[in-house]
Amino acid sequence: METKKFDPTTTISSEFGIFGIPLSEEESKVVLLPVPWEVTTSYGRGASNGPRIIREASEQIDLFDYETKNAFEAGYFMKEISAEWAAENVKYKALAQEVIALRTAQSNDTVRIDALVAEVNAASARLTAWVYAETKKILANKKLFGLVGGDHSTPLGAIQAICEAHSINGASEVGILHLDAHSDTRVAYQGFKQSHASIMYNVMHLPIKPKKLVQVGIRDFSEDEYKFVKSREDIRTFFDMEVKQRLLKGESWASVATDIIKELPQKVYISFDIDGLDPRYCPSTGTPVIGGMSTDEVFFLFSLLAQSGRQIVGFDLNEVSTGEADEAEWDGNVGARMLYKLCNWSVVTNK
Ligand SMILES: [Mn+2]
Repeated sequence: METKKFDPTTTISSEFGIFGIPLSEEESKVVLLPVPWEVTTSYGRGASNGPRIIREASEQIDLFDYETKNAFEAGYFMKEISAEWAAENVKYKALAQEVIALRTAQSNDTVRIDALVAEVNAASARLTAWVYAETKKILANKKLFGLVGGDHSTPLGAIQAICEAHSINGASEVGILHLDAHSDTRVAYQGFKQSHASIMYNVMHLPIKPKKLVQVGIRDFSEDEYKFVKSREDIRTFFDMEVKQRLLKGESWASVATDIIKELPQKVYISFDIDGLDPRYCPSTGTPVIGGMSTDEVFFLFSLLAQSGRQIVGFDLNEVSTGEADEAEWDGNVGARMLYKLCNWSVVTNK
């Protein structure tokens, strides 16, 4: 694909696109789909602001990258944040909050609760269908795909489309590298089938499911989730405690990261919940948990993944949040830097 050259030293202003890159969707190799959605968020709010604060902070980044050099010249473009879905988010989040309030109050108005849950589930299904259709369009245009959430329920339709696009006789070749504090393998959460806490359960029950799910950073999970991931041959969870014990005994992160990558097939989709990082990097995220990875460890993991010859076939970054505020500069800054590396490695591994 022909990409237009531009001078990255020119003054960056918001008239330019994400990362200050002044290219159109057609001219860009990587197309990012923002999804301002956090309907089932149980604790904390603000993940629907993720695309906006990442977009705002992205203009600060120096485009030349130590590891991937001028990968950005391929062009990165983020689509408009949909006002329609932003409005739907507000509407259905209110309904979901009512469910949570009724449950907390131990209400026995099951008719009301069931009706609200059904409405929320239907809205989530519509969102997923939209993400699925948008992802297919982006892939059909021969672009590299990235999704910017939103809460962690948002990439379901994207993962579905990408697993299907890379499948042979109904079996997907894609492995998911899932970075998160949470296993996200609950059957449903508070009755919400497409909860952020159920994303990987839903992913592993898709008609064309990933070949493998490899989880890293996981440190908050129920006994049922523990049993579920342990029961599946196609899931390998690197529990944060297990990894930290290896590191504390003097093993290197290079050795751990090599073991993580070994579990993945050639084609890799990265699903990155920002709370997989130590909460110092994402203080406003909805469900922060002590422990977790550093940004350097994640960057190192990405570089090793690329060196191994694996291909990134898509990615998402989710749960970058403003919390109760409307802005969260630091969270946006870290989110933008994570997103930039994802874009860069996506380009490099698809050359
Ligand atoms: Mn998650």
